[in-house]
Amino acid sequence: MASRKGSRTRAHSPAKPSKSRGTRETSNVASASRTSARSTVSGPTRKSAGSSVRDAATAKIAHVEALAAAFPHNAAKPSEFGAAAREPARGQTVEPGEPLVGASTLSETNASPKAGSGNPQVSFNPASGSLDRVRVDSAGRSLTTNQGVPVADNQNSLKAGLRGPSLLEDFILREKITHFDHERIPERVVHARGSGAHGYFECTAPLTELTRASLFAEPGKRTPVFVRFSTVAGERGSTDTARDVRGFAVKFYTDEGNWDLVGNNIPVFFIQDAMKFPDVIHAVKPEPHHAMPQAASAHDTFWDFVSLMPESTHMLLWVMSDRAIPRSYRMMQGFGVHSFRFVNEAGESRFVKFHWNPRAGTHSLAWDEAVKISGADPDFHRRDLWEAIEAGDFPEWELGIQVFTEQQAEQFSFDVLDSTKIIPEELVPVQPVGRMVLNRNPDNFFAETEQVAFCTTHIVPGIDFSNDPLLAGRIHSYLDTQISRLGGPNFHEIPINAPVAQVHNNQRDGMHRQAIARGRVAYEPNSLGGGCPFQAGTSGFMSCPQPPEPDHKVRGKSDKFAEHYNQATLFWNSQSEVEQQHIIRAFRFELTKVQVTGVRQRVVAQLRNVADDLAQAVAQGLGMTELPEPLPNVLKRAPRPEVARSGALSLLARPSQVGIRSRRIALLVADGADGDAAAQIHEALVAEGAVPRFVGVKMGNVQSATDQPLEVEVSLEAAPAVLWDAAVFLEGEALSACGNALEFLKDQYRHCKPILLLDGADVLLEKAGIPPALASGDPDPGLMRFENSDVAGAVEAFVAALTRHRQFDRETDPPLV
Ligand code: HDE
Repeated sequence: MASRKGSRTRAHSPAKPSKSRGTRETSNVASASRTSARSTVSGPTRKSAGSSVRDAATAKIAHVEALAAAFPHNAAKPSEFGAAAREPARGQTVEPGEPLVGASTLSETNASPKAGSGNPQVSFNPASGSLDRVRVDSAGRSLTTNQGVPVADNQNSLKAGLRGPSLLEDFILREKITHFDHERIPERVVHARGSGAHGYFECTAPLTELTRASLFAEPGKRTPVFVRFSTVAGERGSTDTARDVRGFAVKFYTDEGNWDLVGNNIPVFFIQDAMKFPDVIHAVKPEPHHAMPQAASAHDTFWDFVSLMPESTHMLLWVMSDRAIPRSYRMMQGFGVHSFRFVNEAGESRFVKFHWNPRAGTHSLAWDEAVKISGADPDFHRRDLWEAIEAGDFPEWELGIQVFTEQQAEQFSFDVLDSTKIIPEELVPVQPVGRMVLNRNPDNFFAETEQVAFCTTHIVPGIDFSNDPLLAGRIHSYLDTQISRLGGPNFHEIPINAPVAQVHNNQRDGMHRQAIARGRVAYEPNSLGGGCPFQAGTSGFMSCPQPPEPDHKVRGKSDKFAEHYNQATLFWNSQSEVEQQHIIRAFRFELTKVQVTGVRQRVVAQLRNVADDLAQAVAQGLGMTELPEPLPNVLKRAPRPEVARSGALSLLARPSQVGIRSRRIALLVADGADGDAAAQIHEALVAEGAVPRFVGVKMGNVQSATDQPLEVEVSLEAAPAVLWDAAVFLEGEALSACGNALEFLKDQYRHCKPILLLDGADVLLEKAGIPPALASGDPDPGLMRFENSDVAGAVEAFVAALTRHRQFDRETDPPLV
């Protein structure tokens, strides 16, 4: 009978290379008759002891017999039932006397450059390892077909005569074109457009009290990660700067398997139950009759749906805020959204919510800017991430957790299983537990970023799901979608998806199988494989027990899910005045694009339940003379919210901790610019870690007033204002004759960016119609004028303004210029 921890005849040593076997000898165990050893069926029932035959076949049979004999019955069976099932036994296992016992074939010792050394790496899966094993470099190599045949001519297809027809026999052309024809795989149904990077997560606070997850075991422990950021609605080739939620998916390659935290940059979602996911996605995607608009929620079907789904109100406030047009992936928060569970060694569990906070601060674009970037550089976020990592400016986030108990959760006015709700930080503070650094770009976009497969089901011991009904649907969806997207159930073997932890199980076959499993055992329990791979027992993943709900098999939600507006109001009240204005304008823009007036009315009616000033302002923007009645509320009396205002919900709550590092600054030059001042400013900004570049009307040298060579790095037409965080104008006269330069200045001004004007550049302000002061009459701190002789003072003021990101006091509606 097995002990609780399983029965083990001998300790089973972990992966180690097998010893070279050379000529095999039998050990002193019973062996079958020689002729049976030569057959693949049947044999004598009584084994003859001490056979004189000593060869590999009889030895193998004898060892297999010994293994089978070590398992007189399935010792682990009793632990499947009743109370014993709560602590599953470790699988029964016996170390085979010889590596040969697990071999598929006795001929495996015949080595070849293809088949291998003849010495199997016993209890080892070489697919789990670094990507080095699959990185390919062709330096010094000639071109071959996929079969490794050298290609003599990669310019011409095979023809019957120089002017003759091409021949079907041209296997080289056919292989090349056929592969090309199949280069595309289905794009993700949502989150198709994305960008990824490698990096690491470093635990800074040990969490062993809370979770047995190995990545949180000790401070300083590093776990490799691959992260993919994405938009949701747009197709793979759509623009980066659409108004949308951003995906923030992190794959942790932990030493106990992969954990995917597949989150967003917004902590709530539109719907409460997975049943509605296809509906919300169908509503936001291009309308099915004419396939428009691309990557935009500003159309009838989206607003029709969400205004019939009051639970979406909170999320709508977030997506109409500047959160939905981030300046950079590096400057946005990430959230796990659902409540998950931490489970410790003792099996105790608590709820947990995950937060990523960027060191570069939370910053966004202006809407008008985002629209223009879509034309100027649809790869804006992808380029930004790539360039920052290439420059060694590694993006970094702090991981924070909110941990709370079941009892605490019961006291909240909202349900922690409802993904349309946050847990305000005032109720449960966010404690930092680690940091994530992205320090390596992928080698190949397709192989890594496109083929990476995130699944909410990828979870490790110490972390568990909650009963959030949205999460439950995701548990099904991600695995399912990868099967069709990546062509079968073996997508886990694609190098970017393979864990660094060893993979050993009895799953076999399927499309594109890579692993070549040694031996004949593909089932468990077994005795013929020494019981391997055996079940891990309590050291493996254990689902956290949860008490059943009183009613079984019911379609519905708990009463607390019926409250739809409190947190939308909390979000609205927690925004700065500028952020509120942006939300109003976003609603105005989106609803202006809606054609059906009834839908517009309904959204305004919905907003009346959030805040009347919001509804009023949106209605005004739409030319509605009368406010509609508020949408009826499901609840007669809503519970009193615990928190009325939460500072943490404003983007302004998280300024940059890295100064102006990696910020892109345009230094506008033309003939007559002061070369000394230009060089000094350039140097000072580089010293701050920023990325200044000389921008001119066209490429080539400009004639500086001080005779220094000044070379334009990029022209105004190739890099308009929206692609820069700030601008320095080093010349005025020549630039003011160029419409592109004036437009550049206007956009910098309109998007509230810092503008530094040096000697002679003042003239541009007048030409562009830019007011020298704020509407209040106060000086505009983001509009700086300095003498060429005071470069140090100019840089100091400019850096301070850029660290603040934008000069929002300047903003008016409509814009002045
Ligand atoms: Fe996803 N989601 N989702 N989602 N999701 C996918 O999986 C789905 C939801 C999120 O960079 C798909 O591999 C359902 C919430 C991200 O590869 C698909 C439901 C959150 C990514 C899918 C949700 C997300 C996806 C499409 C409701 C924030 C991109 C391709 C029940 C917490 C991952 C794929 C990447 C991708 C289904 C709701 C985040 C179809 C059914 C809530 C970041 O499986």
